[in-house]
Formats: sequence, structure tokens, C-alpha cells
Amino acid sequence: METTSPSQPPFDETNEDTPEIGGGLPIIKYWAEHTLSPEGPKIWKTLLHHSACLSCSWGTGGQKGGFTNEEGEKLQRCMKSVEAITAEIQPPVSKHFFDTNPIARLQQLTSYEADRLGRLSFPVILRAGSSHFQRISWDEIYSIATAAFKLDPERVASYSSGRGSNEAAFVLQLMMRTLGSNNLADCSDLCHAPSTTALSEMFGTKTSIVSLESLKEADCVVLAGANSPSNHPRLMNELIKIRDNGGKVIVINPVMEIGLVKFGSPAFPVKSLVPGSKIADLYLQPIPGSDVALFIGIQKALMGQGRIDREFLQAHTEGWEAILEQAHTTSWETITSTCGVSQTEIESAATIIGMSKRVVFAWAMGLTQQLNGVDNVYSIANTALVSGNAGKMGAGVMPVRGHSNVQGFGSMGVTVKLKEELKQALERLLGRSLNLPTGYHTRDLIEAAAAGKVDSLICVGGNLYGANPNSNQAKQALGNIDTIIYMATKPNIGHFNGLAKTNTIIIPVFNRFENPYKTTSESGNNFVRLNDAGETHLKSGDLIPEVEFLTKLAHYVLGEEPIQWRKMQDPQYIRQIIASTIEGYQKIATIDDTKEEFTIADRIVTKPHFKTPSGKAKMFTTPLPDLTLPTAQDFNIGERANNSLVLALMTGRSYSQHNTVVYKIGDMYRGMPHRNCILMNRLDAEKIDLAAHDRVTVQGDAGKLKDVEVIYGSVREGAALMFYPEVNVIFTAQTETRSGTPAYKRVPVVIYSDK
Ligand SMILES: Nc1nc2c(c(=O)[nH]1)N[C@H]1C(S)=C(S)[C@@H](COP(=O)(O)OP(=O)(O)OC[C@H]3O[C@@H](n4cnc5c(=O)[nH]c(N)nc54)[C@H](O)[C@@H]3O)O[C@H]1N2
Ligand SMILES: Nc1nc2c(c(=O)[nH]1)N[C@H]1C(S)=C(S)[C@@H](COP(=O)(O)OP(=O)(O)OC[C@H]3O[C@@H](n4cnc5c(=O)[nH]c(N)nc54)[C@H](O)[C@@H]3O)O[C@H]1N2
Ligand code: SF4
Ligand SMILES: [Mo]
Repeated sequence: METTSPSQPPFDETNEDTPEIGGGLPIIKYWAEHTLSPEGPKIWKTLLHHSACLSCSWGTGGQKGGFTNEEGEKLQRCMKSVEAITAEIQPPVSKHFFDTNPIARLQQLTSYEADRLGRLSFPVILRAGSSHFQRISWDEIYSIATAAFKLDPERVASYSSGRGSNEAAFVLQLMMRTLGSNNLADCSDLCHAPSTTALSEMFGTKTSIVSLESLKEADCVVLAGANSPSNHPRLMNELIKIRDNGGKVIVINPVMEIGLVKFGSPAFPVKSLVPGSKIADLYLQPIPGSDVALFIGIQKALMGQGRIDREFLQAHTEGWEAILEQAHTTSWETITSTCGVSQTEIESAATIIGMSKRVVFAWAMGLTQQLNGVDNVYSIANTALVSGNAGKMGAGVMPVRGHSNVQGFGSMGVTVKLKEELKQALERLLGRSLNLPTGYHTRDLIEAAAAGKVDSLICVGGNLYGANPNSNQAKQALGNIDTIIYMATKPNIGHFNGLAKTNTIIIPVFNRFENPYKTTSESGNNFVRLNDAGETHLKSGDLIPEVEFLTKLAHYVLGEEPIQWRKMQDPQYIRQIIASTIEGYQKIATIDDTKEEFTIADRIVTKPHFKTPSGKAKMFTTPLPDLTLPTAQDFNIGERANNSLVLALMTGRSYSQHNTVVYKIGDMYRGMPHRNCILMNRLDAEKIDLAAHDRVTVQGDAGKLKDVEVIYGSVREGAALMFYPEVNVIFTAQTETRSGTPAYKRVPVVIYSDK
């Protein structure tokens, strides 16, 4: 007999504020409002600039024009890129802003307010004991920074976020490693680290094995744990085209995201924009954190239907017997009760996959930000392999990456997991052996700082404070570090709350379309973009290119031997070194002359030969997750426990935010009017006598948020959704041990009425 959770899917109840389709006319309205506004000409200039879009990793833009994708197709710029540009072309933060606003006031700013302050245009410092940030000279910055980075290398660290250039990333890691530090924390630690961990073991590569060209040949896409209409809008065009050609799309997501049901794309103004295009042929809504069970179920159903590609498994994989054994011995009862999806639905998914010739399996944070994130990636990739879907055009595994150049940061070696080949290449460059300590990834960095083990930190972009769970712990931890240097384009809550013990310095940098020289970046599909030089609108500002600051600092700290840091100020020279040290990047050596953007060599796998030592893909079994939630009493809420509800909370992005930066307060596609909302199932609300728009307290293991508005939505019973960074104050998050990634998508919380 099948067991599922008390109520049956679909969980598709919407509220009065949710539109009928994702995308659609509001996108055009936004475009029109912004591109026809007084700042319109500046937006157009940037849209037409030959550089990669700032926003997501889909990689639109570059040498063939701002609207072109990697296959040379036009009209691929989405409104998310306008959102990002609009924020970057703001006027500067006013000259006297920091003199007139004490730090106590700055700490009250919301993420939205901090971003609206404008662009940073001169460097500032907050000194211990001082109540205000003050302007600081470059001489003093270098003198403080040099002293800070000459300290014990094990107590020196960096954090980075993937919007800078490959050149800056390469210099950052080279500087840190030449110093003797491997403390290269990066935002990818909080993001796709489980994907890189699992993919390197399975396929010998850390990134997608599918190119955009190859995706176009798929006749089925499985999209798990990704809200692509919002976070990778141009991926939607590919799904629409695949379906137009008779292909299928399977979505796996506890939330029925409207844009994954139906999406109106401006790229197809007549047939799609207003009526919307159907996206999901099958929409599965598992319990958060249970995807492993669902994928084992699909494998089991494929076996039952005689659709396992045994010939492929025998010839091109290792460890497959144990995978089939696991699928065979795990009972349907266990599978369906763990994931909450019925056997019939799982079998339907298997039938679609089994009958398709070429399937791409794609995923994002719903799979990685889990306590078993690495197992999730193993299990989706195992499903690809047992169905013979890897090593050919139109098929394979595709992590849908985050920031626009986060993958480039990884390729350049900004990671605590330094690959042996790169280590050897760096050793050749330095003329000595590199025996570095393990290094702190992002969570370890916070823990080390909390334990007083970090003296100096440089942050190349990002918002280390806002991105981490347990905001109060992050604040205290950063407060133990003597010197923190933030390099940033715009102020964010991290600059005001992540304060160092002695000196907190904020350095204004140029963004990608303003840099005075060419840079490169790498998309999630392994394509390298060349970004033309540009100019900033901040004419009287005192900004610095990232590469210039990092190489000058390296020069002051390390001298000119064995690396000629001053020569490295020329990004063209950095590209020469990248070409000779970074695998697959040879073509970057001539990119300044040829302007030829390229796919990184040996990343895309279209033949069944993988980059593992044996040439075979390696498979790993995946234990079922333990999804037990604490009880209400465990939260120590006394009497309140009697009328409360424990939920698995998914935390993520609203429609109008980019990570910790909020562009617009509400999320119109989920009908959530402001930031302090919880999206939940009506049946859950009724269990504790709540009605829509009632106010509740949401409490985790580290704190609580009050006055949270209940919004009914198409989310699975037992689960709920809230927005980060605000929600990060209430929970500590367990960390996946192999990747270091926090389980942001399954946070145990208790909710109860504020009345
Ligand atoms: N506009 C915009 N674009 C962005 C970003 C942005 O903030 N704004 N951020 C960039 C970055 S750094 C990243 S990493 C990506 C993030 O892109 P996504 O991963 O798409 O973003 P999230 O909001 O984290 O949402 C992930 C989805 O996972 C689902 N989910 C939650 N738990 C589970 C689960 O247990 N199983 C499954 N199957 N699904 C689950 C949620 O319902 C949600 O739809 O986007 C990038 N692009
Ligand atoms: N609860 C919860 N927490 C999460 C997540 C979640 O889903 N739920 N997602 C996690 C994920 S996937 C990620 S990637 C992290 C994101 O974490 P981060 O990458 O650390 O944060 P961002 O908000 O992307 O950083 C934005 C800041 O980068 C700076 N910036 C922008 N462009 C540039 C540039 O060109 N150069 C420089 N130097 N600075 C620039 C600006 O000052 C801007 O304010 O958050 C993580 N935290
Ligand atoms: S899909 Fe991503 S890369 Fe392409 S335009 Fe939109 S935000 Fe930019
Ligand atoms: Mo991310």
C-alpha cells in the first residue's frame, strides 16, 4: 500500500495576489518604466556594452552584444539584468553621508535601504571606538592592509563573491597562497559546493558537463530545486523551445512556482508573452530535503519498467551494481513515505525519462542547500547514468550556477579544495613547493573567527555577514577580527554589521562594465566571456579596479620575487599566466587579439568518456535522509507549544532581490507583499486556527521573527518558505560535512500566533 503525507499533491492553492502566469507583461512594464525613465539612456548604454550580464550565471552578453547568448541568439537579456544595472548606475552615496550618520543608525538600515544609498565612491574607515565611518587616504589603507596581511598566514583569510573578474580572482588566490594561506572562503561554499564535491568524484570535473548548445538538443529536462523563472530567466526560453519541439519538462519542487507551471517570455512576444507557455509536463512536490528518496524511486521505477541502460552502465560507469541494488531493496513504502510523492507520480516521471532519448538533469539550491546536499547531487546524477543520459549531446548533468562569475572564481582556484594540477602549476610559478594548511571555507571561517583565530580578512565583494546563517553569531565572529577590508561597489548590511575589532575599511571598486581595462568571466555553461573596458558615471569618485588594489597590496606585502606583482597590474599579463596555469583556459592567451570567446576545453562531455582516472563515471550510493523534525517543546516556548506548528522552512530569494540585496520589497509571483511573510499551506495554518494575513512568530534555534504575515500559497503541507537575508537571524543551520554548505532549505522552525 502506498503511504504519502496526509494530504495529496498537487499543493497548488494560490492566493488572491498571485498572477496566472510567471513572467508576462509585468516584465515589459518594468523594462518600459526603467528604460524610458531619466536614467534610461544610461541603462541602454550598459545593456549595449560588450560585457557579460552582472546578474546570473546564464552568461548573456559579451562580445557579440549585450543581448546575445552563448549560441549567438539575440533578445536574450532579461529584466533581472536591468534590475542589476539600475542599482549600479545610482548616483554616489552623498559626500557627507558618513559624517552625518553614526554607525548605530547605519545598523538599522534594511538591505533595501542600504542598497538605495547609492554607489560607494570613496574609501572609508571605521576605527575602533569611533562612531562614524570617515574618509581615508590610499596611503593609510595600504599601510594598515600591509601590516594586517604580513601577520601569521594561518590567521589571514579572504572571502569572495562571484561578480568580480577572473583576473581579480586569479590574483586573489595567488596572493593568498604566496602568503602561505589557504583560507580562501567563497560564496560558492554556501551555494554549489555540494555539486562541485559530487561532480568531481563522479565525473572528474566540477562543473556542468552540458553546454547551451547541447541543452538545445535535449528532448527532456528534469529541473529540481530551482526557481529559474526568477533566478535564471533565460533558461526558460530553452525549456519553452524544447517543449515546442515535442520535448518534456519535469519539475521537482515542494513549491509550485507559478513560472514553472506557465511562463510568459518576452522572447516570444506573440505566442508566449501574454498567454504564457506551459512549462512543467509533470510537477512533483516532494517534502523538503527528501529528493534522494524521490530519485531512488525514479531509479526503481526505471528498473520496473525495464528502462535501465545496462549496456551503458557496464561500459562507462563504476559502482552501478550497488545503485541498482539500493533501488531494488528500498521499498516503495519507504520511498513514498520519505518523499511524500506517490508511486504513480514517480512512475510517471520514470516513464517520461525512460521514453526520452536525451535528458538533461538540472538543479540548483533546493538540492544543494541540504544536510545531504552531496547525496542529492549523487542521486540526481545516478538517475542520469542509470538511464544512459550522460556522455552524449543533449544529455547530462547541469548544476544551474549562481553569480555571474562564481564559476570563474572556482576555475581560478579560489577554493579551499585546491586541485593537484593547479597546485603543481602554482608551484612551478613560485619555484617552490606549496604545502598549505587545510584552509577555512566560509562556515569554518566564521567558526574560526568566533574562536579568535583570525586577524585579517579581505572580502572581494559579497556580504559575508548577510549570507551566513545565525546573523548574531556572524556579527560577533567578525567582531573578533582585527582588520576587515571590504571591496565593494555598493554598501550593504554586511559593511555596517560585520565590523572588525580595530579597523573596518570599505574600498569602492568598479563593476564589470566600468573597469578601465578588459576582463573575462565564465558562465555556468563553461563559456568564457570577454568584457570590454568601460567608464563609470562616478566622475568625481575615487574608485579603484579590483586587480589594481590586490596587486598593489601583494606587492607591499610580498615584494617582487618570485611574482612580479607590479607587472600583474596589466590584466593582459594575468591572462598569459592564467593560460599557462588553469586547465582548459589556453585560449585566453590570445583573447585580447582574437576577441574570441570560447568554451573551456574538456568540460563539456559529449562522448561517454569521463575525466576520472578510469575514464568511467563513478557512482555512489545515497543513504535516505533522516527528516525528523524537533517537537514544539524542543523550542522551549512553554504554553505556546499547545497551539503551535513545527514546519520545515525553506529560505531563499524573492522575485526582486539578488542574494542579500533587496531591489523591491514584495514578491508578486508568490503573492507575498513584503519581506516579513511566510508562505505556507492553508491546511497547516488551519491546524492552529490561523487565517490568511494573520500575524505569527516564527522561531528557530537562534532567534525569532515576530509579526510575520501568513500568506497562503502552493507549498507542500508541512513546509513553508521565507526570504533571506532577514530570516538568517533565527537559525544556526546544520552544515553538510563534505561540502561545508548550510542546510538553508530545511530549517526546523515553530510558528505560533502573535495574538
Ligand atoms: N534574480 C536573481 N537571480 C539570481 C540570484 C538572485 O538572488 N536573484 N541569485 C543567484 C545565485 S547566487 C544563486 S545560487 C541562484 C539561486 O537560484 P535558485 O536555486 O533557483 O534559488 P532559491 O531561491 O534558493 O530557490 C530554489 C528553489 O528550491 C526549491 N526548494 C527548496 N527546498 C527544496 C527541496 O528540498 N527540494 C527541491 N527539489 N526543491 C526545493 C524552492 O522552492 C525554490 O523554488 O540564482 C542566481 N541568480
Ligand atoms: N538563508 C539563506 N542564506 C543564503 C542563501 C539562501 O538561499 N538562504 N543563499 C546563499 C547563496 S547561494 C549565496 S551565493 C550567498 C550570497 O552571498 P554573497 O555573494 O556574499 O552576497 P551578495 O548579496 O551576492 O553580495 C552583494 C554585494 O556584492 C558587492 N558587489 C557587487 N558587484 C561587485 C563587484 O563587481 N565587485 C565587488 N568587489 N563587489 C561587488 C556589492 O557591494 C553587493 O552589496 O548567500 C547565501 N545565503
Ligand atoms: S538570464 Fe541571467 S545572464 Fe541572462 S540576462 Fe537574465 S540575469 Fe542576465
Ligand atoms: Mo549562490
